[in-house]
Amino acid sequence: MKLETIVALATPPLKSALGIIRLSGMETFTIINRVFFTNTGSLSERGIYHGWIKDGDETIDEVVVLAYIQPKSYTGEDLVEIIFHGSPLIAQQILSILIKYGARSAEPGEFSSRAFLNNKIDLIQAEAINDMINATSLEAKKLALYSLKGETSDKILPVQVKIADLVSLIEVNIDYPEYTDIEIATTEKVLADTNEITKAIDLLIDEGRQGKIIKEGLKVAIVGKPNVGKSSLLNALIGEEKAIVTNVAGTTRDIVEGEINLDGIILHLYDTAGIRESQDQIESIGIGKAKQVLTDADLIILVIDGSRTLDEEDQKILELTQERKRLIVYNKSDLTNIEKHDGKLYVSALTKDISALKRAIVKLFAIDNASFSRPSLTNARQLGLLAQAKQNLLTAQELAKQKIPLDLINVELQAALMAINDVLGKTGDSDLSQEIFSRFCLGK
Ligand SMILES: Nc1nc2c(ncn2[C@@H]2O[C@H](COP(=O)(O)OP(=O)(O)OP(=O)(O)O)[C@@H](O)[C@H]2O)c(=O)[nH]1
Ligand SMILES: [Mg+2]
Repeated sequence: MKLETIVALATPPLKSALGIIRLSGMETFTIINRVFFTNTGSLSERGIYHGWIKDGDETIDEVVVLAYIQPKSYTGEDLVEIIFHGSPLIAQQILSILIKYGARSAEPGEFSSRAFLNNKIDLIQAEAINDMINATSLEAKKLALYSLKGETSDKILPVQVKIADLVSLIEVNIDYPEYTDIEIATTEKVLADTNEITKAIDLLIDEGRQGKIIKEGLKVAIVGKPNVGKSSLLNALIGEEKAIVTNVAGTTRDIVEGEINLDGIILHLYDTAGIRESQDQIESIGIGKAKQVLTDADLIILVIDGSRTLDEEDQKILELTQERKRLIVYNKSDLTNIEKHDGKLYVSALTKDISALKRAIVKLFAIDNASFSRPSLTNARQLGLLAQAKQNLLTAQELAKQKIPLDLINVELQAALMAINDVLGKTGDSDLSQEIFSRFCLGK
């Protein structure tokens, strides 16, 4: 495949000490040698070169160029990185000259996409590059690094091999019934193998869900009726007086957001308007927003004023959230009239006595310590494909139990194999990879 030579700025278009422009493709050296001049001759070998970027007689900047010869480069193609003085103006000038001499502006993620096409990385690794750049906690970055190093891909390979072995055994049995020296494919064999494989997939899915939480954090909605201390709880959790707190019921109208890192898990917190029947137009809009946040949340912290008896308003919100993952928190435990019962969660947002809540969140999501140092498949695409493969294997199992002919069972096994291959990007589905790389930043 002959691909055009692409160019992009790999650093932000801002004033900085240095900036980097990348150029990759077949014409890389032809183009760079027309604009880059060094005392040591033209650029033809892998190495670091000092010199000047010129457009005809006009010198643009003094630069350092790193030259990589294919296949030993990030993209697997001939590639250079031009390190220039970090001015957006210079960046523009150098980009225009390179384009003038035959390069094309790269699309977001196009360098990584070429690395994928040239088998330098698989899709899991490509996604990990994006995850590394977008990681907002050290823990998330560490997980992405495992995937980048290929350790996550290594975990899925045994599953792929086992399904592929079963598929080929069945195919050989069907196509060459006269062969006597190969194992005979039976529905019992299908049952035993698919059982083992689905267990392995279950483990991958479970570890992946935990990794996903470490990577993306949790959306946590703080809800309850007015005046129970939701905003006070947000403030206590983030350690800052961000939300307005008053003793007037209906203080919070808009959503107030905060973020904390709880034992390595990022919690995206949303303080909401107290939910009640209201005639006030502004408050009603706030309540509508609260209900929306509630729908999207991974966890609901339902706050109740522990110093008062439950009323109808509390009951309604209890009902509204009963199907959801939630923690019911009894606030204002500092007040003396509070009657405490075993097994309930008491906090005081006012005195910042909220450790029981923090412990409960960590326990609820059962993030074990191993999750922080274990490669896992963490994005929705990967987890969705694993679920798909599992579904196909379960169907194959059902068919095997009914002693359905092996060629029909094999259709399901092949579909499972396809889903697993898709995780790694080994099926050559170009729409899929295009979709993934379009989420990258420019120059990556
Ligand atoms: N004693 C005590 N008072 C609290 C506690 N938490 C909140 N309060 C008080 O309860 C009142 C309401 O607190 P907010 O945090 O504004 O309550 P809210 O649930 O956000 O209220 P709305 O925004 O109106 O829905 C304020 O006077 C707070 O000081 C607590 O733990 N103990
Ligand atoms: Mg409030």
